[in-house]
Amino acid sequence: EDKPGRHSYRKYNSWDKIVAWTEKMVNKNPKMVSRIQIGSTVEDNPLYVLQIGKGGESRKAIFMDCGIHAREWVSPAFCQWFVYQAIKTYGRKKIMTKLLDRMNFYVLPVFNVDGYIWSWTQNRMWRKNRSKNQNSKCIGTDLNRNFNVSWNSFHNTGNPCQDIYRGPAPESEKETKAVTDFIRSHLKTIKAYITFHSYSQMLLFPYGYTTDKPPNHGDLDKVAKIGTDVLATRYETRYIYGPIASTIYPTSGSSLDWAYDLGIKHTFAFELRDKGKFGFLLPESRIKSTCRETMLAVKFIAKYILKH
Ligand code: ING
Ligand code: ZN
Repeated sequence: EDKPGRHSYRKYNSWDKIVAWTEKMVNKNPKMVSRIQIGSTVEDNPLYVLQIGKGGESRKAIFMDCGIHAREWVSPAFCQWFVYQAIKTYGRKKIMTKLLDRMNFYVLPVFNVDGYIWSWTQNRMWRKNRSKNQNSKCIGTDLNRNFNVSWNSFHNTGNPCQDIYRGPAPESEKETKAVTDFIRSHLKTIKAYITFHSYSQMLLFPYGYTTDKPPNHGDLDKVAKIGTDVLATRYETRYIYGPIASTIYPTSGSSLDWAYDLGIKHTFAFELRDKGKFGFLLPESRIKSTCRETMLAVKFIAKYILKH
């Protein structure tokens, strides 16, 4: 598993390796995993969602995405880890067995595929996708400002040369459109949306576009508190939690707020390790511990969704 050149859960994997890995997951576990192509990117790479679960399509589901930002490499590493651990512990561990018997997980391991490839090959610190902008030499839209929720309300995201460029219109990007179409078409079953970023060690929930509290703030706050407490039990990693706007910064057009306002009442964003020492360049030696502790929080959220 750790041989050079091969896919490894303890390493950052290139897009090609991740594609081969998705095939392997399906082929080795055909009764539990299926691969759905939800669309393709600007550069015509496929967008794959892995569906994991033993039940039918009608069961409760959780949608998770990783790698909406190209340089946040530990995020796709977590999605891969999650899928592997889910499959491996099914039938062996009580909680995971119950979860997969009763619900589905939809896991998008890399949301911003073109950006991820660019970050691997050209510019490690790239964030946006790779779409061309009219009347500008600058490339890319920040997919996490491109959702149709209070889009452009802060007027600080209109410059294509910025890292947080919102794009020319809500859902202008193929990647955003693929994800929103998929979520809208599974809205009856999707009860939670979880998105994974790095870095800062935070667990965030709505809203980013306003400091108003959503109706179930108490609920979200409670789940985030327990989630971060559970996360800390393994290595004492401390996460802070709270609404996006007051905990990290105000944002418009984010996937989290969009999913919430669409009607998915439990939406969370993880900002994984670390707090800035390595930042986006988190060493591979930290992948396993980051994933292990995060798994505890995600399993807690999933258990909560199953119960409520
Ligand atoms: N941070 C996120 C960003 O898009 C975030 C913070 C998460 C905002 C979820 C809104 C919703 O700016 C990073 N590091 O990308
Ligand atoms: Zn991010």
